Amino acid sequence: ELAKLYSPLDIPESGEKPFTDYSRWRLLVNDGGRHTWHYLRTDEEYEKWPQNEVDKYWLGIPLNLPALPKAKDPLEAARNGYTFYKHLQSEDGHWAGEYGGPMFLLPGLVIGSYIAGLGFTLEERLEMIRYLINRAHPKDGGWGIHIEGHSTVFGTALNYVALRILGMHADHPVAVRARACLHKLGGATGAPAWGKFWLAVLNVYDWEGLNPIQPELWLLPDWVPFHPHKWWIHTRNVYIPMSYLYGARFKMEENDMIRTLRQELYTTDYHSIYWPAQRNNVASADLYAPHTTVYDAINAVLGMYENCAIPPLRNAAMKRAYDLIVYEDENTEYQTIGPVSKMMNLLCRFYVEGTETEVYRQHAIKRADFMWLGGEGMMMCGTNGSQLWDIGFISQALVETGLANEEENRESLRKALEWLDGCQIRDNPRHYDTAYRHRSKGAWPFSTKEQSYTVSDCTGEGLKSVLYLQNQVKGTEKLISDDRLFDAVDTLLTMQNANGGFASYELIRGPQWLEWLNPAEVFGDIMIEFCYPECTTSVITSLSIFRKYYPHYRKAGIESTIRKAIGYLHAAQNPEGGWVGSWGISFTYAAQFALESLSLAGENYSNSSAVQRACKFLLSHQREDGGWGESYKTCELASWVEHENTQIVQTCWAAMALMYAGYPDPGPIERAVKLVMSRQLPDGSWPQEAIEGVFNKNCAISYPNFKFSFPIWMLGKAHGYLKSLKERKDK
Ligand code: LAN
Repeated sequence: ELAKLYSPLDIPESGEKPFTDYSRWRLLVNDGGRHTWHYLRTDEEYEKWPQNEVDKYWLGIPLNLPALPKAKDPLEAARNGYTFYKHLQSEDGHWAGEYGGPMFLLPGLVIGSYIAGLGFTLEERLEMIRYLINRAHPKDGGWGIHIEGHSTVFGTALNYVALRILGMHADHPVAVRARACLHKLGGATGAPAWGKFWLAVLNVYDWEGLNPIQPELWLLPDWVPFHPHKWWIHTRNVYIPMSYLYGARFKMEENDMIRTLRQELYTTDYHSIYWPAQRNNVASADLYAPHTTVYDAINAVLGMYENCAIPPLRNAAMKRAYDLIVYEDENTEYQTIGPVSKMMNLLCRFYVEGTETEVYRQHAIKRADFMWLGGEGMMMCGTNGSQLWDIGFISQALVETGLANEEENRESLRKALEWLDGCQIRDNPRHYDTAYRHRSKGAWPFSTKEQSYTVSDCTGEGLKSVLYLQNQVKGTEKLISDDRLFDAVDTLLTMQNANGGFASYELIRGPQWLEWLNPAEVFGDIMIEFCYPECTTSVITSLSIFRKYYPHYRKAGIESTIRKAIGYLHAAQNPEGGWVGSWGISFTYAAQFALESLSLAGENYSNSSAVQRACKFLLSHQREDGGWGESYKTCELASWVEHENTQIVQTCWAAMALMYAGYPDPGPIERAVKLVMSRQLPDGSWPQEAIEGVFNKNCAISYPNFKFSFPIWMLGKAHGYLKSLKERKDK
C-alpha cells in the first residue's frame, strides 16, 4: 500500500521548469480565508474553474497587466501600487499569500504522512520534490534551517529523507550532492533534537540517541514554576505530542525505504553507532543555542529515571498528554497551533485510534492548509497563512494615505471589512481552562478564526483596522458592534505583563531561568513568552485609536495600560537608540512600531530625546542610495548586520519610523521615497527581495505581501508629510 502511495519517480535534473502543468492549479479560498491548492485533472473541471489573477500571481505566471501612467509623485506611486495589489485580493476580501521560509517543516509533513499511511496526489509529490530541488543550496547542495541560511544537518538530513520518501532515486544528482553535503557535515547523527525526533519516529535513528522527553512533567501540580503550561505556547504544543511518542517509543515498522535510508544518512554503519553518545551531539553548523550545564545535568538525572520509569506513573502521564493533544485538536479543528505540532498530533491520533476514524480523516484533510504552491514548487508554510496580518496592514495603509476614500477602492475596502468581521474570534476556546488557554473572546488571530489563537498584536492590528474602516471610510457599514470591539479591548487588557510589555499569545507565565532548559539547540528564547516592542506597540496604538472613538470605555484601565506600555518601550530601547525586532528583520521593523507608539503618546523629535536617539540610529544606517538593508543575521546576533542589497520593505519601515518621529529634515525621507519609487515596476508592483521576517532568533520566514502594503503605506504617507514640511517652511 505504502509502496504504491510513494512509488519511485523519474525526476528531471533541474527544477527550473514546473513538473506539473501550472495552468491547471487553482487556489481555493473558503471558510473564512482557508487556503488549499487544487490540481484540475479533467478538461471539464478546467473549463468550469478558470484560473484567476490570484492563482497566477502566486504561481509566478505573468499577469501581463498594462503599464500604468508613470507616477509623478509618491501618492501616485502608492496609488499605482494599490491598483496592482487589488488584483491579488481574493473574492472573500482578504489577501492570500505564501508563508514559506523555514526549511524544517516540509520534512515533518512528509515523514508524518508516510508513517501514518497518508499519501499525496502525484502532482503534490512532484512539486514538493521540485521545491526541494530549487531550494538546495547552490554552493553545496544541502539545505539550511530557512531558505537563505547555510546548509545544516537539520535541513539537509530531513529534506533528504523527504525527497527520498517522495520518490526521488538515491542516484539522482540532487540526492547525490545532498548526501555528500550531509556526510561532510558529519552525517545525521549530529542532527539537533527535533531532527533526531523525526528520524527516530521514522525508525532511522535510535530513541536511545535522544535526550529524555518525558510526559511526566504534566503530572506536576500547576503551581510548580517550571510546569509546562508555563512554557511558550509553541514550545509546549510541540513537546506534548513529542513526549507522547517518546513515552511510547513509537517507531515505524522497518521496510526497504527505512533500511536504505539508514545506509544513506550516516558516515558509518548504522548498526555500529553508539546511540547514547549522540544525545548531545549536535553539528556545529546547526548549533545556535548550546545546552547549558544545568540542562545537561538534568538530562543525566532524567536519563537515569528513564531506566526505571514507574509504569503506572508513565501511563498516567501518557494519558494526560493524550488528553491535551485531543483538546488542542478540537480547539483548532485539527490544524493545531502550527505546522510542527500539526504532524505530531496527527501521528499520536493515528497511533492510538488508527485510521478508521473521523479524527484521522480530518487530520489528513487539514494538512492541505499548510501546503502552498509557489513558482518554485510546493512548500509547507509556517502557519496556515498570514491572512489577518496582511489584511491588517493594507487596510491601515489605505486609510492613512487617503486611498481608501477614492471611489475605485471603496468596494475592495468594504470587502476587507467583511472579512475582518468574519475573522474575529467570538468566544473563548471550547477547551479553555483544561487546555490552559488564554482568553480569546474578541481577539483576532494571526491567520484565520478557525486556528483559534489570540495574538496580542494581531488583536491590536485587527482592532485598529476595523476602527479605521468603520469610521473613516465613506460608505462602509458598521458590521462590528461596539460590544465586540469592547471584547477585543477586554482581551488586550488581560495581556499586559508586570513590566508594562506585551508578549505574543499569552502572559509570561514562567520564570526567566526556564530558558536555561531550552532543549531545541537551533532556536533562541523559546521556553517562555517574552515581551516584544512590536507586540507592545500594536496594543498601544490600537488602544490609543480606540479611545478616540470610545473615550469612556474602561477609561482609567486603558490610560494606565498605555502609560505602562510606553514605560516598557523606553526601557527596551538600546543605548544606541534602536529596538531589536523579533518577528521582522529587525531594527527597522521594530523602530517603525516603536516610534508610531511614541508619537501617539505625544513623543516626537522636537520633545523627546528617546525619539532623537532613535532617528540618529536609523540615519546612521541609511545608505548612499537612500535605502536601508539589514541581513537576517541581525536577528541571530541582535546587532546590525548590513545586507548586501538595499531592501524596499526595510526602507519603508525606516522612512515610516522617521515620519512617526516627526523628523524635521525632508532629505532622508525624500531619498527613501525616490529609491522605493525607482524600484516600482510599470504595472505598479514591486519585485520580491530578501526574506522579511524571523522567529526564535534563528529562523527567517517570508512575508511576501509586505512588499505591497509597506511601500503603499510609506509612499502615501510621505506624500502628505513632505508636503506639510514644505508648507511649514514656506510659512
Ligand atoms: C509567528 C508569525 C506571526 C508572529 C507575529 C504576529 C508577527 C508576532 O508579532 C507574534 C508571534 C507570531 C504570531 C508568530 C509566532 C511563531 C510562529 C507561529 C510565527 C513566526 C510563524 C511560524 C512560527 C512557528 C513557531 C513555526 C513553527 C516552529 C516552531 C518553533 C514550533
